[in-house]
Amino acid sequence: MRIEEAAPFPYEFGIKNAALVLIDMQRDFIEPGGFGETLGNDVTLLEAIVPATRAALQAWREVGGLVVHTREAHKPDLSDCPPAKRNRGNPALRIGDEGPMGRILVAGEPGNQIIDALAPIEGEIVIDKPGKGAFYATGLHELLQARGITHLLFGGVTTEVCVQTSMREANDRGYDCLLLEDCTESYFPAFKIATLDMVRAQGGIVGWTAPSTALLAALRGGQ
Ligand code: C5J
Repeated sequence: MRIEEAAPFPYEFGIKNAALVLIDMQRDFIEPGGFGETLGNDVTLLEAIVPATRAALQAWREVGGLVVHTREAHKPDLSDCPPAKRNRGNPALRIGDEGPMGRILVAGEPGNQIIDALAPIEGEIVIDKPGKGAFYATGLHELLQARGITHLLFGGVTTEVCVQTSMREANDRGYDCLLLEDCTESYFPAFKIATLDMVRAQGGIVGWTAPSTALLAALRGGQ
């Protein structure tokens, strides 16, 4: 398949060698009343990408593509949360504290679940990641290698933190990465714009970007 509209130049992939990776579409970041909102963020920005992301996910499922979902999640005893991560800054709530949807960024808590609209289905990979990047301390690379995956198409939140970190990790491991422009968002719109620019600068130094409509066209046309 070929996404003609991708920047900085067309992106080619085979569906059997590609995975759609949705980063941290979890309730605490996206839903009103969650952790993200308690930090003073406008979560409506993030909610706005759900319809396009759902359409991309459904189209990807229809062609039988591999799907990977991640959650930023720590063990209940926080043994995988370095003090430097927990103690940074002066937030009202820290990782592991009781928040409006359960303990913040702790696996199994209500706020740590992927939002209903994008909930994983049987056969999809779900990765709990203690870091910002999806490859750190998760075994994701080995899972993808075992399936012959060479191309990763990314969506999720937030663009400049967990999405960009994961893309850079993937790029360094040899994957050809594309970021779906309208399936990713930041609480800071300028950071999203800057990240898209960074990814595709210098001949695609981190990878490609494209609107999800271009992916849908490629999938439906079987190009
Ligand atoms: C993610 C964060 N998922 N911003 N986390 O980007 O802390």
